[in-house]
Amino acid sequence: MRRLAGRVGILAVVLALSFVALTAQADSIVNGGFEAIVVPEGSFQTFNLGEMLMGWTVVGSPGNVAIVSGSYTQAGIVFPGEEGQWLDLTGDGSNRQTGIEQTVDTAPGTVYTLSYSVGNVVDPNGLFGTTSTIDVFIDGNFLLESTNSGGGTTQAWDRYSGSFVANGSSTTIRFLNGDPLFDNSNGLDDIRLTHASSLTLAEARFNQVPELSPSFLLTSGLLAFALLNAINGYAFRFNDQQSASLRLPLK
Ligand SMILES: [Ca+2]
Ligand SMILES: [Ca+2]
Repeated sequence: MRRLAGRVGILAVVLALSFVALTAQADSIVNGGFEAIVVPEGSFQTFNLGEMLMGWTVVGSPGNVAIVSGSYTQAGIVFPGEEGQWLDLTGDGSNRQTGIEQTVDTAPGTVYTLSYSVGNVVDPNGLFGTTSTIDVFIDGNFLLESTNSGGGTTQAWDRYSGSFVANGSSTTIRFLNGDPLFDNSNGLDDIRLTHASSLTLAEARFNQVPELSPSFLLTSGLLAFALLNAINGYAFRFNDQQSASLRLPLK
């Protein structure tokens, strides 16, 4: 019974350490839903190359992007956000490879999942095109391209995600418009950055514990050191596996 109690105690410590490690780098995106700058109801506000929009900087080709009210309509087309306001990467008739970027704090060697929603309307005979494509870059390296071809005369949203391993203590995330010049709408909303597969990682770390020698570790005073090494060792192998799954959108 005493041995059983000891094992339960060790498992509890491991779970606690895993929980701390997995929640320390929760969503660190600022203004991921484009609600921080409130634009007039039913209207929009443009931001030119180099300008800031609360957490984001306009980058890419010379042009602009626009924060759009969730009640905006034009030419019989309705443009709700995924939630509230949204960002139109085509701006106000800009339609270039312009976009936004943000630099966030990251832990080197850690796997992150970036997720976001792309909004599209289908307007084959009008201004707004039939598809919406967003290209995503991490520290200047292409991560994934996501195309939403859903919706109709009301903007429809679809969710996409990609994973990457952070190289340094900060990482720059960039979204660029990938629509053609004649397409005047490309929605972006609800950008989030979290650890990848946190539940699977926690379970994997839990399963590592029986391979340790609890009695030796307890008496030698090396318990915390050994547990952290075990956790970190597994994390590196996990990262190596995850790096092979880059560029995989959810849908
Ligand atoms: Ca929003
Ligand atoms: Ca479009």
